[in-house]
Amino acid sequence: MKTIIRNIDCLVTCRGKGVKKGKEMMDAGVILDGYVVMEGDRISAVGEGEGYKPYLEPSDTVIDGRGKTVTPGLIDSHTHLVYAGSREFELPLKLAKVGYIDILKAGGGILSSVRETRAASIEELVSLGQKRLDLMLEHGTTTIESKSGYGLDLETEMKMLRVNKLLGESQPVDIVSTFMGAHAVPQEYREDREGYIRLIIEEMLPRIREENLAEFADCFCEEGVFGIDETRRILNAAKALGFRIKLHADEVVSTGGAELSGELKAVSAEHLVAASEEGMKAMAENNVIAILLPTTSFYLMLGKFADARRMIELGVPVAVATDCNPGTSPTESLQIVMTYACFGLRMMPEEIINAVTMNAACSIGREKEIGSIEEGKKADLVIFDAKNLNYLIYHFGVNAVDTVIKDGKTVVEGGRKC
Ligand code: IZC
Ligand code: ZN
Repeated sequence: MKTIIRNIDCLVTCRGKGVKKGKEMMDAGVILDGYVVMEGDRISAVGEGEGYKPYLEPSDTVIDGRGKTVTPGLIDSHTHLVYAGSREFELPLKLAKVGYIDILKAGGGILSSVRETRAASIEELVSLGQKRLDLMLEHGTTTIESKSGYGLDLETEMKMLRVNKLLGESQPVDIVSTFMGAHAVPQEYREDREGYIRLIIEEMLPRIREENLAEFADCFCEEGVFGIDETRRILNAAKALGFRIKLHADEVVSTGGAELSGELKAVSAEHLVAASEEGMKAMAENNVIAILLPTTSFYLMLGKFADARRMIELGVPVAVATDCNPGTSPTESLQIVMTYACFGLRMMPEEIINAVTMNAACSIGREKEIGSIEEGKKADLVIFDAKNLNYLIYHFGVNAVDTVIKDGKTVVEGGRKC
């Protein structure tokens, strides 16, 4: 028994050999009047017009794609999925122009989410994460990266990563885990930064590796959080243990995080609103993927977005993600982020769809399995109620998802999880 989607007005395959950069980002592999044939959890054929007919058998499920845009399942390559509490009480502070890092220094921001997450049970965190994942799935996201970092002690960091594992096993969205004990210095180490860095290097990283709780390690390299030398030490230690490396770099001010991501040959550097020209060049030279988070710029009222155009010009591969978190981007919708990528980052619709599929897959090491609609890849795809790719980005603030297929099974119908 196969599932065939036929007569698709706009089939956006995002096919390609791997990470896309420069002009390749404009190639979204669009097929007008396309079809996709799926068998089991795999895509078995992709093409145009009536080419599906030889595959068609009476027992097959046939879906009509007229008036629809079909894309690979969206991949959210930067999230802080697991947390307790929320930070809406910060809104008046933000409007009074109290800076994000100043709120953190006063014990708020990340540290307020740390207090709530430490106090929550594993069951509570699973239930909160489940709710967010349902929303993500209903908005077309089929795979996410999820960072720890609201524990800042071994026990809670491990609790968060176990929540990722439990959720990954119990619902359709696939989860790739990143350890981010270096998200902030916890309050109890305020007078002993070195003690906390040693705790990360000597205890947290080895234990998380031993228990195989995360593939990636990340560090918030930012003025007032972790400095360049501290980030280098933490991430080199992670690398030596076999973690692949990511950096939160140059989100608010440039401290040379983008340059460091090149030096460390990180898989990705993320945020990059303040990245320098030299930093972007170092990324291009070392094939570091830029994961840009335009709704965070908006939400922090930075008055500025990452220089995506320059990055693309220099040949930096660009991905785009939600940064879903309780402080600076409380949204599960990659669709909204895609509109911000257009008007904030000035990316073209073709570049944007590659940034949330193929390039996002590369940034989490899953490009052999997902990220494009191609024969042999996993049958993860989304049918949008949009007549073409431009329309999907143009009509914003609402959910355009009609159907989501994950591992060959229909998991969302009429925009609702089934
Ligand atoms: O909870 O504020 N930037 N980390 C670095 C965040 C944003 C998440 C938060
Ligand atoms: Zn983040």
